[in-house]
Amino acid sequence: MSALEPKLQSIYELVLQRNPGETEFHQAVREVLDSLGPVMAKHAAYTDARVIERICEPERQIIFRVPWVDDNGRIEIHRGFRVEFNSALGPYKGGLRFHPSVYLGIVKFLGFEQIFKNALTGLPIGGGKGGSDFDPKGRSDGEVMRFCQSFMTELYRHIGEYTDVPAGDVGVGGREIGYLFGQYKRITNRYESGVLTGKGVGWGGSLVRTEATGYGTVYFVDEMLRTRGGSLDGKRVLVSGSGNVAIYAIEKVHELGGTVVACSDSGGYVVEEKGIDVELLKEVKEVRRGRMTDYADARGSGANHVAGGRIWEVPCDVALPSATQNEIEEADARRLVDHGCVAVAEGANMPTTPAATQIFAEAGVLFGPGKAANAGGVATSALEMQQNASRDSWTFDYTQDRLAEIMKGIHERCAATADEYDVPGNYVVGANAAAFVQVADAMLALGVV
Ligand code: NDP
Ligand code: 2IT
Repeated sequence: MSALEPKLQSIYELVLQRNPGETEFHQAVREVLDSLGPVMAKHAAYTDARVIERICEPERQIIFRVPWVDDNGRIEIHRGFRVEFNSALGPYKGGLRFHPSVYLGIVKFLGFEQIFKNALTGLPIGGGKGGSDFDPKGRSDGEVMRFCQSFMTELYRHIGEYTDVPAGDVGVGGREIGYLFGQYKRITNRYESGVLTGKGVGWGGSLVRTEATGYGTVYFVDEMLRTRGGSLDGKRVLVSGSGNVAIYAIEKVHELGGTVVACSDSGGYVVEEKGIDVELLKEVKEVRRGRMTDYADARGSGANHVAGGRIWEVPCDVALPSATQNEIEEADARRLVDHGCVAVAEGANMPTTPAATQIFAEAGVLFGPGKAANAGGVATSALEMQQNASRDSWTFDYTQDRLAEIMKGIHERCAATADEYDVPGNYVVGANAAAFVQVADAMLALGVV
């Protein structure tokens, strides 16, 4: 990463000073500021209106106690968060993450990214994020339900279909959204479908929402490959993670003719030259809530589980990091480049460190940043909100076509903006500049609020 211009550097220093210890948030802000020099030069009004300083300060941050009782009668205490970052374009929108690593700095990095991602979808949604340091792994359904009910007993007063609309993220899927929605409905005595997305399709959810993030990431990488006359057909692909995003990325890669030869969880990765069996993976992960070791056991000799290894050591043409932040480090990026990887698209939020991103740029690897490449999930959440508002439900094919169109539009917008700023093919600058200008213009129009 190059040095920032003096004005941007002083804004960054203020962010460091005002948000001590929140390293992931610092990283996310720094990455956006790095793209904004030419944008600020072109739009003097943004400087006078102190738009960047305002965008870096969340509109509202909520931190609360989440007490609950486990199956042994022991009282557990967790911390809940909701950061309502920016509502210039619409109600705050973004997921909830339940993972032991969650603290304010992670929620703020995710909320900050969400502002720009949501702008890129072209749909009327602002940015927010929340979660808890609760770990659903190994907990019974009853424990997860009681946790979710306690979490919502505080959160309900801050959210609403016109205010703030949470959804899933790491550790929060259909089961958790169900318990959260049930408690919201009970407390408020309102069947307010549009207050949460990622609901079950039988009770207000949208078809394709489950698949949307993974499918969207694959549509995006396919679009990138097409700019160089290629496609996913025949490509060897790595997908890290084995959760919601990873599973449906694998499914779509296979549909488009590629082969996903490895996927992972925090315990290690599985390599399978013939391609990961996605139906078995769904059964192991979504139904049994098992591990990649269980998948490998069920597959037998064709699948090799490497405990504790780094998936990026497996040779590939395309890499789709879809697990967590900073999972591709500098040495991983070098290895991917040495093995001939031509494209990387981020299914996860900020999975590539700044040093690794730099290596991909220098090597001419196509690189789709998360705020563009994984926007299909939140975009389909906005489609769920549309269906809820009109008390309608759309078919799978219609919704999938809308998603594909949205991803194509995001790709075009990022590519065109990169051209506008004389950095053709730089999707990082394209995404940051296009999204920033849209949010900044709305903030100027709405006055100092
Ligand atoms: P899930 O909880 O369904 O799956 C997460 C997967 O990533 C699991 O395989 C998990 O392994 C692995 N993982 C998570 N945290 C870590 C960690 N700290 N270290 C190593 N492995 C980890 O989450 P999602 O698939 O929904 O989310 C994955 C990524 O995609 C996240 O970055 C999320 O923010 C992002 N994202 C999600 C969207 C969505 O709609 N769900 C939308 C856009 C982005 P293990 O089980 O061992 O923990
Ligand atoms: O990071 C993300 O975009 C999500 N977890 C999805 C958010 C949403 O509101 O669907």
